[in-house]
Amino acid sequence: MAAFKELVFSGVQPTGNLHLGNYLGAIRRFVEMQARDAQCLYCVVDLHAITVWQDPDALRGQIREVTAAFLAAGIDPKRSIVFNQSQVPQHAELAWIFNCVARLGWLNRMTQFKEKAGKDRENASIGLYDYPVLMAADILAYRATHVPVGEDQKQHLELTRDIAQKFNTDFAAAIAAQGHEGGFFPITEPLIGGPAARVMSLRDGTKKMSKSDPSDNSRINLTDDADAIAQKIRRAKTDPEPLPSELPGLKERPEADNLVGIYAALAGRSREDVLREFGGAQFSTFKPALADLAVSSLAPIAAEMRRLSADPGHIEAVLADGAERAEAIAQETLDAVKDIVGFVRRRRA
Ligand code: AQP
Repeated sequence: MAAFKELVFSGVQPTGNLHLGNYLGAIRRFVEMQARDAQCLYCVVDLHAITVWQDPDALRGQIREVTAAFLAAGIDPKRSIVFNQSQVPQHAELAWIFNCVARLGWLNRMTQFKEKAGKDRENASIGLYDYPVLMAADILAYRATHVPVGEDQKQHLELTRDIAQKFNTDFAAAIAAQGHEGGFFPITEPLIGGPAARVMSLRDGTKKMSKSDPSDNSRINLTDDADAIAQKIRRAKTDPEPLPSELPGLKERPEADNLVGIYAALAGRSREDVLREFGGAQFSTFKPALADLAVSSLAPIAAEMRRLSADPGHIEAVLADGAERAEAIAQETLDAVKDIVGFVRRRRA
C-alpha cells in the first residue's frame, strides 16, 4: 500500500431508504476526504445490517444500492477502496478477539442498543448488542486514524477508542516485543461536525432523520424525484414565526433549526450566513428556496444511481476489487494481532 499520512474508514448499512442525513452526515464527507493525503476505505456494512432481520433478496439489492450511492456521490473506486463487509472475513475474526477485550459494562451503556432494542430487549439479537464491537473491528482492522460519521455514532467511536487503548495496554509487552512503538492500534479520531452532523426528521425536529421511520415524509430519500423532494419540504413541520436573523433565534425552534442546517450544508455555507440572507423571511419564501437547492443537489446523484443500478455486474466488480484490496490490509493487521495475543498462526509461503 502507498504510504499515506492518514487512513480513513467509514461505513453505511444497507438497510434501505438511504436519506439526506446519510448523505450530508456521512457520504458527502467521504467524498471530501478523498482530497486529503489519505487512503480511504468505504464499506457497505452488511454484517451490521443483519443485526436486525433483512429479507435476503432485498438485502442484495440494498448492498448494490449503497454502493451505487457511494459512486454516484463521487467516491472514486480507484482512489478509494469500496467494498462490502461480508467479503472480508477479517472483520468478524477481529471482532471475536475484541469481544474478549471489551467489557460488558461498556456495552451496557450504549444508547443506540437501548433505543433499537426498545422494551423488547430480551428478544433483540446478540448481534445488535455486539454491534459496537464489530464496528471497532471494522475500523481497527485497517488501523484507521480518522472516521467521518454522523453525530449518532459518537458513542460507538468512543468505544472503539476504549478497545484500542485496552488492547494496547493489555498486550503492551507483546506489542513492544513485536517491534510496534507507541501501541499497536491508533486512538482513532472521529470526524463529526458541520451543520448536518445530525439531520432531523422533517415531521419532528427532535427526532433524527432515519431509514426506519415509518413515515416516508419524515425523510428525503436519495432516490426521491424532484416532485417528491419539493412536496416533502413543503409539508415539513415548522412554526408560525419568520426566520430569525441570528443564531440564538433558532433556540427552542428545532424544526426551523433543522431546515436552516440542511440549507447551510447543501449550500456549503454556515447557519449564520444563511440567516443573514433569510432572516425575517417566512417559511413560504424559505421552503421553495430550500426545495430548489435540494433538488439541484440531489437530482444528479439520483440519476447516476439509476444509471449505475442498471449494471449490477459493474457494481459487483467494484466490490470484488475493493474486497481484495481491503483484505490485503486487514490480513496484515490480523497476522500481527494473532502474534500479539499469542496464537500459533499458519505461516504463509
Ligand atoms: N440523521 C442523520 N444525520 C446525520 N448523519 C446521519 N447518519 C445516519 N443518520 C443521520 C450517518 O450516516 C452514516 C450511515 O448510517 P447507518 O446507515 O450506518 O446507520 P444508522 O445511523 O442506523 O442510519 P439510520 O438512517 O438512522 O437507520 P435506522 O433507522 O436503522 O436507525 C453514519 O455515519 C451515521 O452517523
